[in-house]
Amino acid sequence: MRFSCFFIIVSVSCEAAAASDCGCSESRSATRESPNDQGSRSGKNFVEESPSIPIDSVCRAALHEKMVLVKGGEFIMGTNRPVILADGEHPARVKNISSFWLDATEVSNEAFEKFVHETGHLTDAETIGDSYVLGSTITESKAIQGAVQAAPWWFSVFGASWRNPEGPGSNIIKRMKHPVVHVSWRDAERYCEHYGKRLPNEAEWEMACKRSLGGKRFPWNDEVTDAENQRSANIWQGQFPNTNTKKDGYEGTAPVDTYDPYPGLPLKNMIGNVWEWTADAWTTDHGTKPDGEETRRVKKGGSFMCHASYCFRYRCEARSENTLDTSSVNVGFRCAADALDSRTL
Ligand SMILES: [Ca+2]
Ligand SMILES: [Ca+2]
Repeated sequence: MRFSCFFIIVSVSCEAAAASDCGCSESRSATRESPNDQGSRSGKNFVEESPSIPIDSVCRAALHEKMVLVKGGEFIMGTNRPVILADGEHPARVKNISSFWLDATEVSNEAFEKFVHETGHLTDAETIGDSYVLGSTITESKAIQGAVQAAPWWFSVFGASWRNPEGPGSNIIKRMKHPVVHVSWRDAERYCEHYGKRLPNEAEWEMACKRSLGGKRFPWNDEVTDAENQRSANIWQGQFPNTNTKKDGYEGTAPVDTYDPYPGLPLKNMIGNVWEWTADAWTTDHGTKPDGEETRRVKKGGSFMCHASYCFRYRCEARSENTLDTSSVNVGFRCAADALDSRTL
């Protein structure tokens, strides 16, 4: 049971309570296989409208710390004006989603380091020995294992991991508030599970993204032509992959709490910064049978490497995928949790 600790000492920090006292953090096998709000928009959590949330235990309050409640209901998933047909962005279709909680930000290096300290988890990148890095940032050329033929700016780099994002010689000392990267789908799932959470499914992620934008197409406005000068989301500005003007303030990742809240739900960096894993197997026809052998998972939101000329996927309905054990310097995640009391919302 995740919420079995009604008698924990209140002075225990909520985070510690969620991680240890509630049984939310019990390690499972760590194998490779594998705004009336309760706080305020800048507070520890945020509730979308004005529901009375029956917080029935300190555990649940701890679980929901730094999360945003996304109220359930219908929304239009996908689009009838797809940009990248092969990705299956279309058609627009009605989805009915139950209420759920979603982390306000991507998971940071600081948070992931705590998880590793608590569990001893080794990421797929660390176990396998390499991960994918943007060529222009690689710190030691001799660590390069090879380039990706179809995308020659990507290199497999020996020793690249969440601790060494650009490979040997790099570190995260000054990036503890940045999103953790080089985490596979399996690493992300394991992290969320440890804290009594789960990965959001694609529909949940997309509904939260669209609501966060408050009806706009992008975090800045509806015009893609304004992407080059905006300062609302971390994408690639300039000419990919050779020139980055960094007008949004960042060439690589940005801290997970960067930028003002979007006009809707106060979720940070849903668009851009790093791609975010979802729970869903990859399909392009939205049928029940996944493409491939259920080894690929959907990722959403685009990253600091997305530009309209190359990867025009910094849109809520855009989507892409990777295998379960793939990791790279531009993919991270955030966790979700069921709103167990959603019938009262
Ligand atoms: Ca940028
Ligand atoms: Ca993101």
